[in-house]
Amino acid sequence: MTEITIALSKGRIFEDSAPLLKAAGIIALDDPETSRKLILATNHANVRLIIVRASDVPTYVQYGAADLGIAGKDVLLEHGGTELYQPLDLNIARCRMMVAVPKDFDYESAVFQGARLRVATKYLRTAREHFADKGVHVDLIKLYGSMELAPLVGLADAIVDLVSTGSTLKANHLKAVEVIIPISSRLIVNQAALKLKRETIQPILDAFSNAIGK
Ligand code: PRT
Ligand code: MG
Repeated sequence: MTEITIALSKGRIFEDSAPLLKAAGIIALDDPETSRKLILATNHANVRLIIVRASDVPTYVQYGAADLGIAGKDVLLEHGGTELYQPLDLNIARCRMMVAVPKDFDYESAVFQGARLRVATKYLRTAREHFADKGVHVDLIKLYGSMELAPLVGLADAIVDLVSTGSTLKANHLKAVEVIIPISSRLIVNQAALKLKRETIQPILDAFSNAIGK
């Protein structure tokens, strides 16, 4: 029997993926939120899920340690992901990549006047491209999380981060001033696995696309 490994992260991606996996007949036998297991068996003896950090999903799939994966567009943009086949936008874990600043900061004027901005973000590649396209000079400061704190303590003038409800920005006296790109999660597939295991992988892809109505 062909073994299939699917990489995904716990939290919102696992929660939103579970109904799609179920549509493909795949049900995890453990809950990653309560179990400490990193390899989860499923109701199919030949299908397993591996639980990795969201930003590590493309790496596992790229090297073939997982055949399939589910990752946010934000993560894929940072990874580069040219060797990854991305057949489906699953339309889950949706949010927007945005520029945000303290609520009393006049971003438009700063940009208009050609000010050099210090921008804190986890998404260096996406941010660099965005500001280069706009012709705005920025000093990018790499952070690994809690970007919303940076402008509050004088580390940065602005941040580039994901926003869904906007309540994190609001709670930290920040406002979104620009959408960089809408984000959702994609199915990614290892190219060699798709060729070698097509008979097993294709029905999973078909079930996912039926489930999302594409
Ligand atoms: O948490 P960890 O450091 O392990 O990694 P991660 O943050 O990349 O993973 P996780 O599981 O938090 O997010 C996985 C994926 O979910 C991301 O790669 C996005 O594609 C997607 N997603 C969708 C989001 C959000 N919505 C989101 N709101 N990821 C993060 N957020 C954060 C955001 O960074 C901000 O701090 O939630 C906060 C804002 O939320 P609101 O609702 O207050 O606007
Ligand atoms: Mg997170």
